[in-house]
Amino acid sequence: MSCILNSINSPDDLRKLSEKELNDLAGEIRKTIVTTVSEKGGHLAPSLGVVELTLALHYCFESPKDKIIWDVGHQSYAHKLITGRRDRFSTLRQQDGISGFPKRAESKHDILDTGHSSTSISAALGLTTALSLLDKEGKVVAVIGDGSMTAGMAFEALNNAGHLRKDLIVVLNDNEMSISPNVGALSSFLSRKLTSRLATRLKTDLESFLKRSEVGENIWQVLKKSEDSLKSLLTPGMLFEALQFEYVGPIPGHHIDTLIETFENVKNVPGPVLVHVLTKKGKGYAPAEKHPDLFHGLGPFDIATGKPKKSPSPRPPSYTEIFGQTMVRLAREDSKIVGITAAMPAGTGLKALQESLPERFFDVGIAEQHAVTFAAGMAIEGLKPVVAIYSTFLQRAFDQIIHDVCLTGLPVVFALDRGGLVGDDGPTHHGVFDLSYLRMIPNMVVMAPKDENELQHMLYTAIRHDGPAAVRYPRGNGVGVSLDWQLRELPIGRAEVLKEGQDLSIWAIGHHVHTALLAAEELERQGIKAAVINARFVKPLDEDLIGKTAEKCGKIVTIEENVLLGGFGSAILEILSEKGFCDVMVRRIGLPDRFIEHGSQQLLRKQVGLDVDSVVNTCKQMVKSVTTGDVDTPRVHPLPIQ
Ligand SMILES: Cc1ncc(C[n+]2csc(CCOP(=O)(O)OP(=O)(O)O)c2C)c(N)n1
Repeated sequence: MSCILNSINSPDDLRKLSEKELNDLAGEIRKTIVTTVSEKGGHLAPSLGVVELTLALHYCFESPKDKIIWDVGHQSYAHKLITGRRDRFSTLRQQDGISGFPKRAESKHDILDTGHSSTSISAALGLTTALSLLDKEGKVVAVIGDGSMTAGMAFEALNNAGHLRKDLIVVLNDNEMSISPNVGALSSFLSRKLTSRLATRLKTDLESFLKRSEVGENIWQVLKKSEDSLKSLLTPGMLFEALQFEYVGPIPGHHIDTLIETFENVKNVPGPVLVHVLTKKGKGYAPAEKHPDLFHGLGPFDIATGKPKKSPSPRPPSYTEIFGQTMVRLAREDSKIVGITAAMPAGTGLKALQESLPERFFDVGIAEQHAVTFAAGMAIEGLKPVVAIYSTFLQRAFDQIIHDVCLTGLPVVFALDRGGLVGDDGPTHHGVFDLSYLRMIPNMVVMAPKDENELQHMLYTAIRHDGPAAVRYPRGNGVGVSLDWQLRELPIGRAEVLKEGQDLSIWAIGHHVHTALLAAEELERQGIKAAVINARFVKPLDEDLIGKTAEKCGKIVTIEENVLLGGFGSAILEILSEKGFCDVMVRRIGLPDRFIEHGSQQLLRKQVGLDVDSVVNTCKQMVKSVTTGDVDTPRVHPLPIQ
């Protein structure tokens, strides 16, 4: 029963509680989070790890006058519960319910919309700079994990903050984990707290040894004077102090009293301060403490056992699994193939490569930009790097793709998982811009498989292609087709006709080829004969086939799970325009020019017209509009042919 939590309607209510009540409240919050996530799914372990930290911050700072910014925002559940969203918490990540991430539209206590990592310090620095220039009151706190601290953007912000010397508190939430165990030199550096402890022991031993003689006593006094500098050489503070931050820590992150005391002390320290807090990811729920990676983000599960609720009934393998397996297979056959991930070995499926061929697997930390240019370097020397990054996170590396890979046409393969609508994580995570942002880059080949079998062939094709190539596939399970053993190279820029039909042609890309086939079957039942074409490539497009289908039926429907602006359908319109097909009627089905909120993939697809029924209706309207003359679809007006 949540007795204390029920009395917390805003963070101000926390200041009425005793230390014991705050600790009891932490327990109630944990229970609520575990129960809700066990039913709805979500980011469990990150949120459980920061319950005391959240309470202490909201106890010491006056939100929203003081601004607390949660990096990534996947750990903000306790924050949501005490900032007026307790009653709606059971709608977490459900359509029309509260988001799994901070959202300005949801609460005045959510300062920044987040989902991508390592933005908190930059935004916090911007806020504090604005407050001081505008002569407004308020402290600014950025809470960032040790995983998110591995990104270049975090260091760009620290560097700038040290220079500007504005009042700013950065809380480093150090749980030694990213989604998987944190990697890299910074992570080892932060772990020097062990060395520091060792240093204290060594110091005590040395002191008692030297103090046994008068000479020794004198030596000890000299050494003691340099104690501070010796200590700073052995603690993580050194790095942040070099960046002009006042370093405080490490602080035990589950002791509310220590946390409150620390924040009260640093609250009025001028200039940038970094408070290093040690937490346990998954704290308070044994299965999550034991396997923080598995409980980082997950679907509904059974609280007693920690096991996923969905019975593992035979379902087709996910695209991610097929990608991972194919990578291992191809890498075994070709020693030049390497795999690169930016902190997502499990999410991308590259874990399979890590386990099979660890020397050819590279986790670079949350560093998508670096991952791409790192791959470029490898490609220059003759390796065949495959960079596996979710579509949404690859947005970070747009310039590196253009400048470091495509400009010289280097053979780097981009494996873009989570292309399209991802569902419950919402707008920060939908991978709906990639077809647009990749197809405009010279030298780039862009493809999307219709099913998991074609994914294998596409990966093989991309690796054999002597230039940059991207393979984009969705979140979720394949369609259940059998997998060819023999991999083959697909002819680049050639589409595949799956069904003939003279009334209209449906051109689809990616898994919506399947939607198109189902729609065509239904149309056939209703007397309309639709051709179905698996485009396979968004770039280069099969211009000849586009021309032929335009001539044959004069009506084209395109389907893509990407924004319509600049996407696959637009590419077809461009070709038709260039070829002078002025009377072809085109209807593009895809995502509108607005951000799509969270909800299940199925519901969201229906909402935007990317389901079989909607496709059937669009096709019927198109055919009907011709017979009745009721034309409301865009027509192609060709450019003058020169
Ligand atoms: C730019 C970007 N890349 C990858 C991710 C996926 N991601 C979400 S949380 C996370 C790990 C964050 O680790 P940390 O900051 O230490 O927080 P913790 O989960 O350990 O609390 C990653 C890699 C992301 N959100 N943003």
